This record gives sequence, structure tokens and C-alpha cells, in this order.
Amino acid sequence: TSGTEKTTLEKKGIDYQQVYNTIADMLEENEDYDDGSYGPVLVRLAWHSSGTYSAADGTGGSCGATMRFEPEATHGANNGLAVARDFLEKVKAKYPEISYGDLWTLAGICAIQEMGGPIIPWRPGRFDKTQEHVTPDGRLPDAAKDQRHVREIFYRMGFNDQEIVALLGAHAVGRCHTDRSGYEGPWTFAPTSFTNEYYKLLLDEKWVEKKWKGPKQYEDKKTHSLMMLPAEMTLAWDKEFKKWAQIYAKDQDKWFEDFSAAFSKLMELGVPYAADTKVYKFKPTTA
Ligand code: CCH
Repeated sequence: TSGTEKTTLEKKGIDYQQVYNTIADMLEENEDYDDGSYGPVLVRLAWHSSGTYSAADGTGGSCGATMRFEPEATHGANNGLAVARDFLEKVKAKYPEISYGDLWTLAGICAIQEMGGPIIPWRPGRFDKTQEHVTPDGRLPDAAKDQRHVREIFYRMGFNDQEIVALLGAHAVGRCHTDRSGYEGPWTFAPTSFTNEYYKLLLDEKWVEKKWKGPKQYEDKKTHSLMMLPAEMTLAWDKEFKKWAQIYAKDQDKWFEDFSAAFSKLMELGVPYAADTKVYKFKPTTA
């Protein structure tokens, strides 16, 4: 194709790196929000919009962005995610051609990369679906439960034990909010930095039940300022889970590699791609 033709083609399409840069520039626009970044809540939106997938019947997943609708928007697990959806409306207004599913997943990847995480390959192609495609409540993990439940939920999506442990390391960033999940506090001392600190703290600190009126959660005995959910304490208690947690605590490069692959897979569950769909690897604005 000639230079002019190519420019016309590119004009019709969406410049996804530009969308990425726009989101990246907005992440820290409000220093009063949480720890100063919308990154963590955007990661949670990307995950909850994808984690409804069921491999058995192909329902759910990020294609469709059905969390825009009731009752999915108000499923208990999604409390607080309106913050992330509203944040991204500003980006949607600038790039109206992008589907919500592509926007939410791209934003999650942008947030991880901008917080210092690995490069995560991403492909466009999700399209908006209607309210009839909302999945039933109960497809996302319940933090109060044990490893049987965690396995049941993630096996349903098609993940194995190694991928489960790799994905949970995303709790390196962000925090629990009493007015969203009922739980309270961050998992690490640097909740806007994407590192393998989560595994180190989980395995090295002594975790005790927090004494409070809220739901059962654990706190580190030393500082009482960090938290772990009952469901994720199983990463230290279950033999097979612990094996991977130890590997990731020792080797951040290995974790980055495995996390990138697992998160990319999560974002793509149930998305009907054409074989020649272009793979994007976005350039961090911080590099
Ligand atoms: Fe998570 N997560 N998550 N999580 N999550 C919460 C917050 C975040 C569970 C429970 C909770 C993943 C898996 C699990 C993030 C990413 C991931 C909260 C607090 C609970 C509860 C919500 C609140 O109060 O705001 C459980 C249980 C599981 C699995 O068993 C996976 C997988 C990912 C991504 C790969 C991120 C990020 C947050 C922080 C959100 C924020 O607003 O700071």
C-alpha cells in the first residue's frame, strides 16, 4: 500500500497506544483518591469483567462488558467498581469507537504496566453485548472461603494451580475498603507498585486474625497494618499453592513472566478472535 492509503486506513482504526497513553496520564490525576492512583481499581475492573467466564458453556468473560447493566453492576463482588467504570467514561468520550470490553481490559493492562508490572500482550476485538448476556451472581471468588472454593472458581475459567497463584499476586497493589467489600487495608507497604512483595509478605510475616467487628481477616503481627483474606491465606497453607508462592517470592522475573501470560489469558477468555488479530504490546509511558 502507498503511504497515503496507509494513513487513511490508520485513521479509520483506533490508535490503541494513544488510548493507553491517555489512561496512563489520568491514573494519578486525583492525589486524594486512595493511595494516589486509580491503577488498582482499574485492575480489579478488568479482572471482574473477565472472571465471570465459564469454560463449560462459553458464557461470561470480558467480551460484552455486561457489568454496565443490572444486576451485574450491583452484584456484591462488584461493589465499588462504579468508580473505575465512571473514570473510564472520560476515555470512552474521547475514543467513542472503542468497545467497553476492549477499553476495560486495555485499562487494566495499562494500570499494571504503569505501576511497574510486566508488559502484557493485548488484542482488540471485544464487542458490546446487551443486558441478556449478564451472568448469574456467584461466579467471582468469595474471600471468606477456602482453597476448595478458590480452585472451583478458577478451574471453571480454565486455570490451573500455578496460574491461580500467579494471578493472586496482583494483590501487591490496591486495598480493601470497608464500604465496598467489608474488608479493610492493603496487602503491601507500597500499594501502587507492582512487585512480588505480596508473596514475600505472605510467606515471611506472621499472620494473625484481626480483632475487630468486621468480617474475618488476617493482619501481620508486627505492624497490624497489612491484611490477608481467608481465601488467600490458602496460598501459604495449601501444599501445591505454597510451592508456587515460594517460587514467585524468590524470583520476580519468573512471576512477571507467568503473571503476564495468565493475565493475558484471563483478559481473552471467551473472546472470539480472528486468527490474524494483531497483538499489541504497549510501551509504558514511564520507560
Ligand atoms: Fe482481588 N480483591 N481477589 N484479585 N483485587 C480485592 C481487591 C483487589 C479477591 C478478593 C478481593 C484477584 C483475586 C481475588 C485485585 C485484583 C485481583 C478485594 C477488596 C477483595 C475482597 C475490594 C474492596 O474492598 O475494594 C479474592 C477472594 C480473589 C481470589 O480468590 C485477582 C485474580 C486479581 C487480578 C489479577 C485488585 C487490584 C484489588 C484492589 C482494588 C482497589 O480498589 O484497590
